[in-house]
This record gives sequence, structure tokens and C-alpha cells, in this order.
Amino acid sequence: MAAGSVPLLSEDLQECRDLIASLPVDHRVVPVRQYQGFWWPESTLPGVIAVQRHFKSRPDDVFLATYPKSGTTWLKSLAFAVTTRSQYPLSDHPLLQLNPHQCVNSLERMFNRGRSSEIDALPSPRILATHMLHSVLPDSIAASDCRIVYLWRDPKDVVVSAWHFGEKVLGTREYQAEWPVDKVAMAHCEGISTHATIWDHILGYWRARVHRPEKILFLRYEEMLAEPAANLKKMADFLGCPFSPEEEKAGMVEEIVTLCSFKNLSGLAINKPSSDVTDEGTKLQLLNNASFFRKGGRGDWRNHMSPEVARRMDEMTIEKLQGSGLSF
Ligand code: PAP
Repeated sequence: MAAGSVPLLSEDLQECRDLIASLPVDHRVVPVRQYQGFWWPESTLPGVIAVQRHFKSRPDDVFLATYPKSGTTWLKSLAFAVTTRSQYPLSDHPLLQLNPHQCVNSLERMFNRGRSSEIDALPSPRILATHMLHSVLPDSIAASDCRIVYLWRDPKDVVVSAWHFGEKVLGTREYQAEWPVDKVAMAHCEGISTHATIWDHILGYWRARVHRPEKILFLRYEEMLAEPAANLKKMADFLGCPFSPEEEKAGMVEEIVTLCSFKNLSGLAINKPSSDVTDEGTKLQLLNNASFFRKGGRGDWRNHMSPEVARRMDEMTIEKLQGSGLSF
């Protein structure tokens, strides 16, 4: 096994584990612990706490923030492709050989594995991803000048995507039987979910954006599906690498959209089920790169959620976002 793939536990990480063991726990699906007012998968908490204690941001860092299953994989590929486009020809691009999660590191996951030194070693400007809520980010990020791209998605599709993913994570169909989509969706409506509720996650970043509109860009998955080129250009402008008229004329925007499209990425050998596991050493060890690609569209909730529960989720979305200035 390569040295880098072993989760190296520092003393500090061990101390985190002791702290975690003292937190309230719930074992209904996978072990989750209550920390700073929210439930977290136990396996991810050491990384979250280590990030809070030790992560040092740089002013030119870029964070890709998402609630899990909101389109992180897509956002990583687009942000990576757009910011490195002068380094790699699109015909021989790292995204053709690597899964997007190998191109952009997830902050708390790297800390969880004791691999934070690899984050330190990245050249500036770094692109890092996080599922952490805005309210639990260390000041080093939240109160800094860093830019954040936040991607959100219809909560109904997030629940359905997570439900399918859950089966892969747990490697059992019993989970799906015990936790049908409607039950999971209603749990979200009752505030029972990890990483805060989807709505509170979105609103945390949205409220932070009110104070720093030039530093936090909001993108929506469904709008990106409808207008990928326009949204990619918006992201390039925000990241300080706008497309030049020459690049636009040469079709660079569309080429990146195509490179990062669900159809293209999910068809690559590296993203097929036979490829290496992505998240070794945790509960997610059964996963492989294909786990991050399922349908890649909008509205799959219709195939899994009852109309009443879907209506309840929509009501929640409208209620929660009311008055925020963010419309659904
Ligand atoms: P993560 O939070 O575990 O990293 P994330 O990438 O946010 O997962 O979510 C996976 C979803 O994004 C899947 O949605 P689905 O289950 O509804 O199909 C996956 O198919 C979708 N996805 C992955 N890559 C792309 C892409 N290139 N374009 C559009 N959607 C994508």
C-alpha cells in the first residue's frame, strides 16, 4: 500500500477521536455524533475538528462548498478545468485520467486521513472542497478573503441522490428497505440529517454572501444543467480567470463544458466501477469512482418520492428561503 494512502493518525487526531467518543451518538443508520449543534457522520468528524483547529487558509484560496450530493463532483471538474486551462491541453487533460475528486481535494477528508501536509504543499492558488457548514468553518476561512463557490440543488433530488449513495456506502439493500426515500425526506423536514439540514446549509452560505457578495458565488445545479456555458463563464469571471474573446471564439467554453459533462466523465475508464476505490480507510471503502456518477440530471425525485412528501419538501424550501432573497 502506498504510504500516502494510509490514514496517519497524529496524536492530535487521536485526541480528536477521544473527544468524539464523548459526544452524543445515534446508531440508526451509520454512527452519527452531535457536534456544535449538528449531527455528523462519526467517520468524518476527526477531519472536521482538525480543520477547525489547524487549517491555515491563504488569501487566494478558493473553496467549493456544497451540501453532499448537490453536484460536488461536477463543480470540482469545472473549477479545476477552468483554472488550469492554460496548463493542460483539453485533449490530454488530467480529468481524462483522474476522477475529479483526485484533482480537487476535499479539505476535511484530507485532514481526516492525516494528509493535511499535502494540502499545505499545494501551490497557490489552491482549490479545495468542503461539505462543512459555513457556521463551523474555521475563522481562517470564514473571516478571510478567500473566495467560495457554493453550489446548491433541489433538495428533493439531493435526498434521492444521497439515498442511492447510501446504499453504496453501506453496501446493503437493507438500508433502502428500512429507510425508504419518503422516510429520509421526512427526516430532513424534521431537521434530522447530517451536515445540518439542506436548507440551513444553503442559508448559512447565503447569509454569509450578504456580507461578502464579491467573495461568495452562488450557483444552482439546475441552472447549470440548463445553461452550462453561461454559468461556467460566471465562475471563470468570479475566479479571476475570465475567458478572453479569443478563447470564446475558439470554442474553449463549450469544450470545457463537454469535457466536464456527465456523459463524458461517466464514460471514462477511470470513472467506471472497476477503477480504484476513492475513499479508503473509512466506511466509504466500498466506493469506487463510479459511485459519484449516477443519473446526473434533474427531477429523479419523481421516480422515488410520493407527491405528498415532495410537496412537503417544496413547502419547507419555500418556508426556509422566504425573506432570504434566495428564490427556488
Ligand atoms: P459528493 O457530495 O459525494 O461529492 P456529488 O458529486 O455532490 O457527491 O453528487 C453526486 C451527484 O452529482 C449525482 O447525482 P444523481 O445521483 O442525481 O445522479 C451524480 O450523478 C451527479 N454528477 C456527477 N457528475 C456530474 C456531472 N459531470 N454533471 C452533472 N451531474 C453530475
